Amino acid sequence: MNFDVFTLLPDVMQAYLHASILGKAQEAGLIHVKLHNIRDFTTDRHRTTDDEPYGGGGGMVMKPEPLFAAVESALGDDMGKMPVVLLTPQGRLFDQGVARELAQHTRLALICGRYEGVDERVRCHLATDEISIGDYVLTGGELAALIIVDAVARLITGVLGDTQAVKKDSHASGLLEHPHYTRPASFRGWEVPEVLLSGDHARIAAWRREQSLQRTLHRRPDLLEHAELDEADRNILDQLLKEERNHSSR
Ligand code: JA8
Repeated sequence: MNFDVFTLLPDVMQAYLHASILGKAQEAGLIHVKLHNIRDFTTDRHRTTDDEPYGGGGGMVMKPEPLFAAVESALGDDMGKMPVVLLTPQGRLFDQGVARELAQHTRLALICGRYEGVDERVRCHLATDEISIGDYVLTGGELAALIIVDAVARLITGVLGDTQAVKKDSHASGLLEHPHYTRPASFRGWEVPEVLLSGDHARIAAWRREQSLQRTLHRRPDLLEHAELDEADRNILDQLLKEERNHSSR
């Protein structure tokens, strides 16, 4: 998977992309992230990337010329054959489903805006897709782009090493994860649940599934609508809901 990221702050993104799992994935050639400094594609003496909005009102808008020049020069013949994603609060909401969709491509361009936004011509004639990472406003698209690179990269075979990790992940099955424990078995008087020390793998799997369902029911009931649930899961959920009703009526 190849990422082309267009930004005014390539240095800010560099450290994260070379740390830990993403760094190893790049060394292994499983992913490649190329950072393009938008300012390198300005043609004026002051290397101007922004300007005042037509119609007034204050704030600054990113100029179209450097962005078009940067993206066209980097993508070349691949223009029109790959997604060019503009990060913006006005885009469709990013989730695990969008990450899976983007991971199907072999090359992905991400445009990071700054200031009040980018010239509308970038949106209409350069970007093929607009994505937001959540309903809050950042000072720039860089963090959003890092989140997308991170979430997409870990879906690429080999990046996590252990393929099981992806399948069992929170949101992969549509449920929140069960609690995790490691040594020591007793920490400040807080004990690891006995079942996890039992060595009974069937009991452990059943406990974890129930914990996942319980957590999802309490914290993110909205996720249950699209989760992959079998008959046993539905019975557990019915039971949990019954217990809930009993507790609240007492
Ligand atoms: C922002 Br400025 C700017 C650019 C991209 C994004 S994505 C998001 N949630 N906020 C702000």
